[in-house]
Amino acid sequence: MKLLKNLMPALALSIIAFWTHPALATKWHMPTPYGDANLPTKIAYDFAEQIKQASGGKLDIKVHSGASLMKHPEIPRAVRTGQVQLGEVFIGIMGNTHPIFKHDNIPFLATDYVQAQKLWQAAKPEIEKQLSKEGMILLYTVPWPAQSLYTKKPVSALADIKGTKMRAYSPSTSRLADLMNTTPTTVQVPDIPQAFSTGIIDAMVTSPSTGANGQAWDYLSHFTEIKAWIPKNFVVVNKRAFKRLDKALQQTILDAAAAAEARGWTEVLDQEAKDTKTLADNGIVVSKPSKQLLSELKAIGVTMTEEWKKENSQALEPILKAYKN
Ligand code: PCA
Repeated sequence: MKLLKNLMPALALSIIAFWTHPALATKWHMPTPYGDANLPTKIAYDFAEQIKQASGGKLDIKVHSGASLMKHPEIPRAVRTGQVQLGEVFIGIMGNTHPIFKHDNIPFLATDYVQAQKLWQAAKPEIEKQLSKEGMILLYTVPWPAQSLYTKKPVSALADIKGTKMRAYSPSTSRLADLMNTTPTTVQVPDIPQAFSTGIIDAMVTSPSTGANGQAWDYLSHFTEIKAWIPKNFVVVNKRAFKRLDKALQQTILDAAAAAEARGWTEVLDQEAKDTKTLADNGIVVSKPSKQLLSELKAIGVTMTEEWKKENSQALEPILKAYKN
């Protein structure tokens, strides 16, 4: 009975997944982790719509936003096993799968969008290789605005937040919290407001978008623009599902993916400005980091880059070299 219950969602999905009558349209399901207000989710909807239009309705992708179909950490496995055909994932949460996925959450390795693009181009071949081993194909990425520090009081040095509870959203951010002398606690985006108000976390590092969407002014007061890294989501498709489509339809998907990726990198800057203004308009004190805070954090970034490189120097050193060239 229990087994049957566990299998039910997968069974239900595979029954509705393939053919819908009468146009012989293929129906695909695309879980995404974040809510509709986020840039990556808006792009996901447009990506699906563009494919539907361009294919004359032959491929109909249903976007299930906000982790409504499955929890975020379950999405990579669901795509890998073909439970869903494609899905969106925050790259950093796969950090324990292979260290290449950690390129995305290393503090002060790439802090503006030009550097982040360059790092991405350097990391991409290895990312594609690792995804391929897991039966997945990379379609596109969307960057988040730069990641900065949210707290309940002003912070001018790490000593000011020593011993507090810091939200983590990936293996790398757990390590960062350790090195900041704070205690890491993994909390998914929808749970952030409650985690703050019940004292599970006291601080977090994330984008102005995630703070603005979660109405951070209800439970904290300071946003210090450390702009420590620019992480990304990627959208991946199950290789077998993709190969089953005819060549024209495959090309339609790849074209829509290229357009989605270009749009993300173009729009993220405006999004960052808009969401930072929303934080300030709602009373959060937005400030530049002190010299001391910045240099303490940059030192942690150096440590984390070194630790990261050692995890697999054969694969990672050439990437770092290509990035720094
Ligand atoms: N928001 C997501 C990922 C990065 C970001 O800016 C989060 O906080 O989980």
